[in-house]
Amino acid sequence: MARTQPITCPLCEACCGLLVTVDGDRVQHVEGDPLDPHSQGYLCPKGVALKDLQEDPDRLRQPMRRTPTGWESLSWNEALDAVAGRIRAIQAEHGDDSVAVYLGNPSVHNLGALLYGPELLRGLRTRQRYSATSVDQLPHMLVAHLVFGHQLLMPVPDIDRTDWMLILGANPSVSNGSLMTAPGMDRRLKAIVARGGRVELIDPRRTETARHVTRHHFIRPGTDALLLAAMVQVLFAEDLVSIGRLAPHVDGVAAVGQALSPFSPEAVAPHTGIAADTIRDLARDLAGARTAVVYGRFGVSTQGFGSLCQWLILLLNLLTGRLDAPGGAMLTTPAVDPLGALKLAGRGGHGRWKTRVRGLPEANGELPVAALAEEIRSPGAGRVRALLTVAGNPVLSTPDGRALDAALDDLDLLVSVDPYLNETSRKAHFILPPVGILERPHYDLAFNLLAVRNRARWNDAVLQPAPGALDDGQILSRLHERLARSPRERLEVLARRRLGVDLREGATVRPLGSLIQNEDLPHFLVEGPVGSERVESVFPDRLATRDGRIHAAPDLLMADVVRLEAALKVDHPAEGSLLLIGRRQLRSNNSWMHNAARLMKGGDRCTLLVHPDDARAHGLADGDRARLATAVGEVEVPIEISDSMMRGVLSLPHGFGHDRKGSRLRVAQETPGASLNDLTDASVVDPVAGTAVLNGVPVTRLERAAPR
Ligand SMILES: Nc1nc2c(c(=O)[nH]1)N[C@H]1C(S)=C(S)[C@@H](COP(=O)(O)OP(=O)(O)OC[C@H]3O[C@@H](n4cnc5c(=O)[nH]c(N)nc54)[C@H](O)[C@@H]3O)O[C@H]1N2
Ligand SMILES: Nc1nc2c(c(=O)[nH]1)N[C@H]1C(S)=C(S)[C@@H](COP(=O)(O)OP(=O)(O)OC[C@H]3O[C@@H](n4cnc5c(=O)[nH]c(N)nc54)[C@H](O)[C@@H]3O)O[C@H]1N2
Ligand code: SF4
Ligand SMILES: [Mo]
Repeated sequence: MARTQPITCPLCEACCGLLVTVDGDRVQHVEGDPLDPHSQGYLCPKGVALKDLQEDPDRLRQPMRRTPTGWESLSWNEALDAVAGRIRAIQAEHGDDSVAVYLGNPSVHNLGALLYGPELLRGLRTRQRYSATSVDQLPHMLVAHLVFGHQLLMPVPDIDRTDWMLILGANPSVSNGSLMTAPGMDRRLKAIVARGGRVELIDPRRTETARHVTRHHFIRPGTDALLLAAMVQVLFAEDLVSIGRLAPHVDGVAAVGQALSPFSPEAVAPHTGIAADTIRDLARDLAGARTAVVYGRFGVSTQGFGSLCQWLILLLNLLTGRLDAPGGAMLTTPAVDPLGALKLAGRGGHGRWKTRVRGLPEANGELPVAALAEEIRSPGAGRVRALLTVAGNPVLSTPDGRALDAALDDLDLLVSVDPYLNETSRKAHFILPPVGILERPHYDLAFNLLAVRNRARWNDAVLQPAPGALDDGQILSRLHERLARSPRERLEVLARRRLGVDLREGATVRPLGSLIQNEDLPHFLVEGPVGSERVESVFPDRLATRDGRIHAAPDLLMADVVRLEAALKVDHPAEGSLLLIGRRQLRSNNSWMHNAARLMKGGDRCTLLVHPDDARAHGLADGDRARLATAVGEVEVPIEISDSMMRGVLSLPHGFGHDRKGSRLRVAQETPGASLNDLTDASVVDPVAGTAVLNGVPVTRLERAAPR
């Protein structure tokens, strides 16, 4: 008998409501849930591919151990005992910091990993903590910590009520939105224009999102901080600063005005490639619109001035009275509040300790992953000897992936909690695969905090997992139990699991309890614009700074303005120079869904986009294969000539490069592509946050390669 169950898709931040129809243990199909008030039936091709993930013969179902003669499966108890024994021994011999952890992106979409990951990290007592955050949204979190006192107080665009929106370095039509949980982005963008509003887009590529906006502007990669600083300068110079309701709570406004005074539109225009008049208009329109919001995402976070970009965006919203206001950049109060009882994350911090080799600062308790390879390779006390990866693939997802790939060979122990034998876990000594997505319950602890509408949606597992199979929470908690250093710590782990949750064993997380155990609970609770119930009252109440103030001019960021000023004096890039940026694709999810045949249909998508003039200058014709090199590495990829690119800028998608020997991704290996991170440079980071610079990478060579 077929049955249909509503779930939330945990693949990306949109959190679409889906209907999964199963017959016995077989998935029949997946469709959008028209009754979900949040997604209203929307889904993307990856949601449909949940069926492929469930059925993928390459998905691992048993713990595995690497032996001299190949992979061997073992029982969960054997695997967890062996892993815990090795970690204990390494920490006993080389100290707590000899064991590093890397948490990948899907761990944030995973209830068990979110609940038990932080506990395990505390249990490991290591400062060698890394995650995908430092190749992604670290600047947002650092700025939230510095200005509002908590790393999770990240403002979200109130996209459904705004009249004017400036988007920088985001492609929501493809990414489905990030730090802005809002399924069906095209519909929402078109609605702004349809109600008489405007959307302005700043991107070195005329992206899929550009189709739905009022105006698109090319920008030279890496220069957004200059553009944003000039917009702030215009606000001050033209007396357009108007903070409104929050004004009595803000410190440092005058200092900001002073520090940014050198950044006139005329001074920054030649660097950015955007005309001074346009910059002035953008600032005036932002100030003059009835409601407005500035939003910048991945493209402006992973560049040399990523921290300044996110700070300046926050300032533009603050100074024009758009912060915490309807139609502006709002803060949320989700039903289950990660800042409240759950305390999933600390308030944040910066620079309390440094990486051993390069001295990069800790941020919010983590070290920049751009430093991981050298922390493994450089000899001496404090060297990383063991690495635990959870839901990550840093060989493809972090800069200079080749160097990290090689460094993994130097480890005494690599353990990967991952359902695939991918480019990273192929080097593991143990792989611990969790149950499939449809075999575990789900609740979005992270993304409800970032949703443009209030939402809270629980779903049970759709399919029964195989007997004995474990979800991420169970794996991490059982590992923690074995690593406990005292009977008391062990008891605490067990008590937490018993009281809190063995999700599949029917109990619940305590703070979630009343919500989840209520049988009358509809799958979705509330809908309304962000903060519909408490719109104007989130700040100052929710501010987490010790003095209860908004710190508009934190020292750390003010100090970096000096570096930005120096950038004004640097000559513009030489004629003919090329910069490389990345891109996302609808049928792709970072590095890990290329094994779904239905998503890979349509040929090689790992193509280099080249402007016609640049192609001509380098003797390239459409369909040619090109050899592309940076200071770090070299790849060969097919090119597509496209005037959607700014002149002097090349674009290659990330997450490919599946030709490395030893992985087991049979579909992905048929169209392996090349890894963008074989070209990105781990030595180049935003020195403030330590975020990797993944966009605007200088290209040293572009030439025609022999056809294959
Ligand atoms: N050059 C460049 N580099 C980038 C980016 C870019 O745009 N350009 N993007 C960056 C961004 S934004 C991110 S978030 C990172 C992502 O970087 P990572 O998180 O390191 O990599 P993913 O490709 O997301 O790999 C996720 C892994 O988790 C596994 N997995 C999937 N679901 C689960 C689960 O439920 N449990 C467990 N245990 N494992 C699971 C998959 O098999 C896969 O191996 O990459 C970053 N790197
Ligand atoms: N289909 C799909 N959806 C995804 C993912 C995926 O891999 N595939 N990944 C998910 C993840 S982990 C994340 S973090 C989000 C990211 O979500 P977004 O930030 O919306 O996605 P990106 O496509 O990385 O958008 C970055 C944009 O920045 C532009 N850019 C590059 N350099 C610069 C620059 O210097 N200045 C400016 N202004 N723009 C620049 C790029 O051309 C690109 O269009 O997407 C999520 N959604
Ligand atoms: S947009 Fe994201 S959440 Fe929605 S179906 Fe696609 S992958 Fe899932
Ligand atoms: Mo990400």
